[in-house]
Amino acid sequence: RPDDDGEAGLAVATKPKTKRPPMYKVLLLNDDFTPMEFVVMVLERFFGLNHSQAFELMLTVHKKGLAVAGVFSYEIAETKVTQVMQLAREHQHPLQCTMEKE
Ligand code: TYC
Repeated sequence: RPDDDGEAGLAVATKPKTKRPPMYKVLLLNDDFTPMEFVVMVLERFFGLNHSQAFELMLTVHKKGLAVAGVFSYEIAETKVTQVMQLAREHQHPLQCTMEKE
């Protein structure tokens, strides 16, 4: 019973619920075979990073094992993952890209 004044006769206000859509992190995973330049190109092409940002993020993945390439709505995140996985497959690189709810 929202806004019920209950036994004590006191009205209790409810918060106006403005639900933001859930956001998804797109993760890039390290491997031993995908060329560094390919990963940099992927980050420039699909994640809108400039060359130095892309190089820096690629190195973070290389050193730490994974990194967040971007945060998007479900549909956009899913599209990014599909694009990366398809290009990697076409070039026969084992690069892995996944998404995870924030
Ligand atoms: N570790 C790869 C190499 O040494 C480079 C690499 C970086 C691969 C990031 C995947 O997501 C990746 N060639």
